[in-house]
Amino acid sequence: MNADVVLAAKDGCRRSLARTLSALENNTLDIVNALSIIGEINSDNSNDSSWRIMAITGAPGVGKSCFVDKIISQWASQGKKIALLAVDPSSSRTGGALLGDRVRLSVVDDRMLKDMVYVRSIATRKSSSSVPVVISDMAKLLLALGWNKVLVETVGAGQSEVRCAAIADRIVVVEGPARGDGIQAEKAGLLELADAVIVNKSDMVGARKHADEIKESFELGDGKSPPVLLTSALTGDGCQYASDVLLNLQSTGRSSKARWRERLLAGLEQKLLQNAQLESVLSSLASGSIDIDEALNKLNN
Ligand SMILES: Nc1nc2c(ncn2[C@@H]2O[C@H](COP(=O)(O)OP(=O)(O)O)[C@@H](O)[C@H]2O)c(=O)[nH]1
Ligand SMILES: [Mg+2]
Repeated sequence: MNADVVLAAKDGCRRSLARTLSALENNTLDIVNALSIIGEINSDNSNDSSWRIMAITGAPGVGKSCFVDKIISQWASQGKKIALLAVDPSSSRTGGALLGDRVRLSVVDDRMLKDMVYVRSIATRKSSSSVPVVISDMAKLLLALGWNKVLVETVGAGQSEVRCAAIADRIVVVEGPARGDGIQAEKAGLLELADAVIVNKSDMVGARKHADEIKESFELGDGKSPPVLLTSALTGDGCQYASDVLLNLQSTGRSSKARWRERLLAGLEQKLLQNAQLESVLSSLASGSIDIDEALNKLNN
């Protein structure tokens, strides 16, 4: 990767920014090198009171993209430069999520605000290294280039998506109206990481009930509930208030422990994937010449 491209990205060239992010994604550029070209120190201030990376996660169709569009408009019109990384776990078509999300992000088409907003989608299938690490590196790069906040939209469906969300300083879980199944174990796991919960589609029946259920389940846990807010990304109801709350959102102690746990696991996974012995160990495992304990021992050396 040519340093000129990174420097052009620093000067505001969107094309160069896209190329730099792709280089991180394809492992042809290392984040440490990228940051040294930019001349920024990669300081991890995720424990500061103000956040820099926020994950917006939740089931498909709950309205994450529509809600993100609303809050980005608010923040951009307050003078904040916002980058959105939209993680698409399934799309094999080129730019599948990109198109879908672009169409819905009215803020990108807003002539006043478009310079304040950058949107990039990440098709996780394409990535050669651990996805959470790629997202984390991209977010660090964007911050070093002067973007004030990075939002990461992920589908909060499985373990790997939870791990993507965990790279953020704050995690916001978006829910829809109640579907009558209460709070399932899987959902409880995701809610454990939440610094705030948005119950979207408040224009539909069951939203308030679901918000109450969620608050109750937090209170049953350790007596404390993070903000649980009702919004309608369709009518705009509650969105201004939610964007103010999220901009100043603090982390809950419970969520930060859960987040570090996921980050440790992502880090271990990355180490494993980068281990030079991995291919030969996998072959030995497949042929039955070693067992899993021996494999782990070999990989530890
Ligand atoms: N009634 C209603 N529909 C909404 C609301 N927010 C989003 N939608 C609709 O829900 C669908 C999914 O929205 P999208 O933002 O793509 O969801 P995502 O998959 O979570 O990103 C779209 O058809 C939206 O128009 C809302 O607040 N109320
Ligand atoms: Mg979406």
